Amino acid sequence: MSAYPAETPSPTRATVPFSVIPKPAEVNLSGGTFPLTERTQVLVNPADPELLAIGQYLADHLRPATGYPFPVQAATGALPEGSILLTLSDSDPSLGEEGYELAITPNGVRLSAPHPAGLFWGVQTIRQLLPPSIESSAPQDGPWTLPTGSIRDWPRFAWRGMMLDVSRHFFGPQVIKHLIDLLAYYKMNRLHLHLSDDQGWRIMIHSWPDLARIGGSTQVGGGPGGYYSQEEYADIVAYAQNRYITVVPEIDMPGHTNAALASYAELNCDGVARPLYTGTEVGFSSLCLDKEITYRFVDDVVREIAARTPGPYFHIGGDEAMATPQSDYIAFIERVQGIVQSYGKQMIGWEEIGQAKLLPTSIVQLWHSAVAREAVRQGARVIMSPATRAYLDMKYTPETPLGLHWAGYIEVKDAYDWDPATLVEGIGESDILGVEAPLWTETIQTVADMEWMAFPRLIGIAEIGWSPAVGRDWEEYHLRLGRHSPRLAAMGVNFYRSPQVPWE
Ligand code: IFG
Repeated sequence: MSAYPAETPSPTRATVPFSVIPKPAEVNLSGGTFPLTERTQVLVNPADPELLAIGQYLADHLRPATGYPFPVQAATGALPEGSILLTLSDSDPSLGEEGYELAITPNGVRLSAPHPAGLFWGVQTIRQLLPPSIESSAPQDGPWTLPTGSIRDWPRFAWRGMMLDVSRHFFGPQVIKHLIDLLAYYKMNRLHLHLSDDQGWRIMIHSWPDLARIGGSTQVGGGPGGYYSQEEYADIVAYAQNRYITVVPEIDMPGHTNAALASYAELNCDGVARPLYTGTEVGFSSLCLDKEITYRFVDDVVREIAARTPGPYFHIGGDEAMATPQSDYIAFIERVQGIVQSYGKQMIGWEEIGQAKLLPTSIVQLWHSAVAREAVRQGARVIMSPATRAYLDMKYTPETPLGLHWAGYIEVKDAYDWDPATLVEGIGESDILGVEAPLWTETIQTVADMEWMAFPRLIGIAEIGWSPAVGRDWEEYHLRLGRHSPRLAAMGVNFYRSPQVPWE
């Protein structure tokens, strides 16, 4: 039974109004406080490198604002008074891969989980139970107290993601790492990078170097574009992995391929390289499916990227292939599925791939129609990215200066007030891997643009992916979001202050 704490803090002690997002599954706070002090230690059990790293991550996020040292070390024997313990022992296996339990008393904090990922997500909850100023990078006044009580928490869906289109406009590794930091804070565990499209090829392929050199040389509007070296891509992947986030690379094909077709004449059916494209039309390009070189190209690209991708997924796009004959498209998808599988990865594709014969391990990403139902009938599982709810490039209102509106206007409430398991007839809870919010960047050029379109709608998607369906409603959420906003401000996030929310 989850009882929410009374909004008015107990008269004797200052506690922070409850503002954790995503909402934990079970919360029972008892009105007392646990103080962080300069003597507070972070203890881990077992003291293996992975848990010590999670302990350091917690300490790194508490030190700047408090100025306290927060030493991190192995838990041995009796716990010193006032310590924070992160432990895998005596944990509840029913919490699963990513669940955790938090027990806070006036004398100490015990964060336990059956697996390290659960400890990492529990650390995000600890951050959000402290005063918002804990997120400041400069020293702030305390007191730094946690509310006493217990939290048992675990995710509803395994897939809780964001997609960033780095093709229409390119964003360098530092921007991606900043985004990863924010995804971790909201317990999101997938970052899908849309690495190629008509306007830009964004990752070096050593066997086809002109894909990046030529295909990565521009972007929408004609700017300088850019691309990741394989070392930079590997660094992004490792940074995400250390935060329990799996990177999903996407090479969109057979459509959305003008950047590749501009880079190598031989990839074109007529043997003539296409001009680079800096506009925003879609559906005009296609690989030449009659030529064997196309499949060598696909094999080389998948092989090189898969080798740098420890995660199990490879996204092959497959959307808007209007310039590809349907029978050729289906044969192509089935052949590429075999190539992806040969490199040990599970194929993901936008919902159109449902026209092809899919392996049970293949995954479809629903975006704008119920074509995904075909795939579900074949036993494929679905990532829910409905353009009418989850497309972060949709304008909030007609007055929104950035973004598009072909799928409609998506205010903060529209992005939150829906459920993946009931949205589409014929697609139910057991067919759904989870949710993902794409940010297409035709009109997004800066980090400030990205943050303004993604926040706060992305936070609502994070809650849909994590929190129980029962008890999740806009009336409660929009008040909690308002109370949460000082945390976004403390992190310097340029978020949209929707008139629908009582911002603090
Ligand atoms: N649809 C295209 C994207 C992008 C988007 C902008 C998908 C799967 C419209 N494909 O969404 O490339 O242009 O909202």
